Amino acid sequence: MEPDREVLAQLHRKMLLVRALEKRVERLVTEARIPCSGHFGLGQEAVGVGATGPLLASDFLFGTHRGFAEYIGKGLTPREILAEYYGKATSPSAGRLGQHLLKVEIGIMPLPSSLGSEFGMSVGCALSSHRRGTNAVTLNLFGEGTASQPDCLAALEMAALWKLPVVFACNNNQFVELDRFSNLTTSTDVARRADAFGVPAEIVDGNDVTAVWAATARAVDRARKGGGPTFLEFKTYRRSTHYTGDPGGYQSAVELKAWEAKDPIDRCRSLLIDRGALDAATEERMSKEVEEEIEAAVRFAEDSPFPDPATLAHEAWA
Ligand SMILES: Cc1ncc(C[n+]2csc(CCOP(=O)(O)OP(=O)(O)O)c2C)c(N)n1
Ligand SMILES: [Mg+2]
Repeated sequence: MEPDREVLAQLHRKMLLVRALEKRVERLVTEARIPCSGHFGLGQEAVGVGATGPLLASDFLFGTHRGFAEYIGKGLTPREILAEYYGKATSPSAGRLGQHLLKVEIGIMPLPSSLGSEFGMSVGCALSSHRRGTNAVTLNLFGEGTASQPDCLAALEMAALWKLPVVFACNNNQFVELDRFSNLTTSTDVARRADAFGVPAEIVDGNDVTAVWAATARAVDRARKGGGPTFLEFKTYRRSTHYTGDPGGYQSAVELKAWEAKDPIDRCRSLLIDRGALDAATEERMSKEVEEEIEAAVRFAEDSPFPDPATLAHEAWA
């Protein structure tokens, strides 16, 4: 299973959109036009975009706090993302959630603040699909730091025991806030944790969008056919700092350069050119369309109203 030329071209466009949108939102945060911080994923766009590529609209996603890749991949638009970041009434959460993206109608489940609590939610979601006899698959994407939460092991145990249609996908970007993952654990491959539960695991080059797409397509297919969970570990590197307020300095210049040379967008571009599916003029047009879409989304978000304070307690449970 490999993405064909058309699918690969769509993945490429989505990665261009993610990179440009993250850059734009970073500027808006720095200029204090957006009233919150941002966590970005420069260099790791292939993970979220590639892993959501094989999903159907009826499948579910539990995504991460970092960047927009899996959200754009699953069908959220720049307008919706920007309206959310601006806290406007026109956003999917009607201005309630800020950075916590969601759109349940297209299977994007809300991101909890407490990292790790999504493991129980994703297994519960897959259990619900299983019991209701739908063939929906749940993709749970999380960072390698989050994988150290004990709930990860409990989720693997229950998903394996009940053969649930869930794909656990670890975005191993090598950093957990301001520290290296290697300073926090003796395990090198997070994927090996799945072995304890008999869950098949695969380690994948996270900067190769084709490999990410293909591994996820196999895991989704297996889950849909009743084969139970799979654990995927995508190895990549976070070239951004942890968040907009982080001055950085702990990623070495040598390392940054080495990972820049493995940039997922550049690699996808080369592949498309080799396959005769992209030329310079087409990419220039794509980039222009992306910029226009983002600027229209910024105007939409800025022009949208804030939620009416009288609705503050709507959809709140105590
Ligand atoms: C339970 C919990 N502990 C700590 C945090 C603070 N926190 C926010 S992002 C983050 C880093 C998570 O690292 P990782 O899972 O590797 O994801 P990455 O940021 O690298 O994408 C932490 C510790 C949190 N949100 N929830
Ligand atoms: Mg990480």
